[in-house]
Amino acid sequence: MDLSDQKGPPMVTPFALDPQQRAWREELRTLAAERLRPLAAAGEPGRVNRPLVATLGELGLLARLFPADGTSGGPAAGAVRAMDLCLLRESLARECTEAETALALQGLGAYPVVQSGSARQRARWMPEVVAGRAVAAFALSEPAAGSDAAALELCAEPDPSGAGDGWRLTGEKAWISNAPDADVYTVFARTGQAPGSRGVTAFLVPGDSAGLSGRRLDMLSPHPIGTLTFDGVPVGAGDVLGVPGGGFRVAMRTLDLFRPSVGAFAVGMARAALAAAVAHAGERRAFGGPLKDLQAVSHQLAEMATRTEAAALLVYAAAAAYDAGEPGIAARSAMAKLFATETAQYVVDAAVQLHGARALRRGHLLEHLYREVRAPRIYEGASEVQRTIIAKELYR
Ligand code: COS
Repeated sequence: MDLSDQKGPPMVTPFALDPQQRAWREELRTLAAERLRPLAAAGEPGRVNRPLVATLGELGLLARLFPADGTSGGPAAGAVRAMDLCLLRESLARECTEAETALALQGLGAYPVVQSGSARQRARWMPEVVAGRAVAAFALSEPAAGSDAAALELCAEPDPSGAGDGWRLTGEKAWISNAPDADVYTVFARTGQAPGSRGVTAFLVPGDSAGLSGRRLDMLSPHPIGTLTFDGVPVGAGDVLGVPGGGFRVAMRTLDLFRPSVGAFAVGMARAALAAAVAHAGERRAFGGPLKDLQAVSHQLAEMATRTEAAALLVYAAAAAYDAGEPGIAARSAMAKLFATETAQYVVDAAVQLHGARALRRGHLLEHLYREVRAPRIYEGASEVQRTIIAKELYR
């Protein structure tokens, strides 16, 4: 259930989606169900699904994500609208989580190029990413630096063989979505001696770079995830995103945009689980009537619906605040991600419980969502990291 979809006069509260946005969500759901789900079903779990990514390009969904694709070299920073990103992710997630995640990873991997890349970098990569021909990835985490991102150790050493403005990257990245198959990586490495976040630089590294290799990780989460090994990978000044030493801010600003949208993904999954639970409780009979007539069941459904609605409102509010350039974005983004991902875990788990054993059968929607819903509470900052960000803001 989604209150903003109720029949009747359009809602005009500041927290309601407008009629165009609601209609767009429906269009996206139809596209996801009819065009994307069959492609997702034909893909191999844990592998980049290139036909799916290409179709996201052909359908114009990646272009909607990156309206200023940088081909003209014009101003692109800030061109991504958080609300569009959230509505895309929520709507695709309701029908096809694989398509949702493929779209989101193109966004996460390439947004630093739009945000901080040069005109040349944008012109080289963005048309390919937007067309779904080049697969992008965001490589921040390392075996010894997950939540504490500023502790990353991937080393960028000045390259004595280069023209004096290059580095060689040596070290490991871990749990990188779309690795090792991506065509281009946004890579965060340590340049110079500055400690912590200050010594981090963002680089754009093509997937076929000399010295770059990786392997797949077999994870609970169905989307592709892997490791990357950098064995003296050469990068030059033209590969830096932003400025040397400015990489941590590139990462944090990217996450400020994407965290509410992880919440939107979670809301989409929660809505799908809730719809399944409502349908099941209306049809399934036990103890002389439909399940919904048992107060324990109806109150459970009411709780799931209320929490899902609250999560959606927090996500939309964070996205609207981001698009309006309001202050306090880091905390708002963190709240939206925290609340929505925790809510989705609760809602999916409750939907499984209401269905009983049938939901645990391989291939059941809820079995799929139960696996999908766990990772978003960890990636792009675990729930504990989000609480840290929110608490910091309280004492600022
Ligand atoms: N926007 C812009 N700049 C930011 C920022 C933001 N949202 N957040 C932090 N910064 C800047 C700070 O202003 C600070 O700059 P100065 O050194 O110039 O003062 C610098 O970055 C360091 O900030 P801070 O001291 O807050 O960094 P911490 O090391 O304490 O780490 C957290 C902050 C925990 C928030 C960060 O490490 C984090 O987000 N961790 C989770 C990482 C993550 O999401 N990983 C998943 C990878 S993608 S799947």
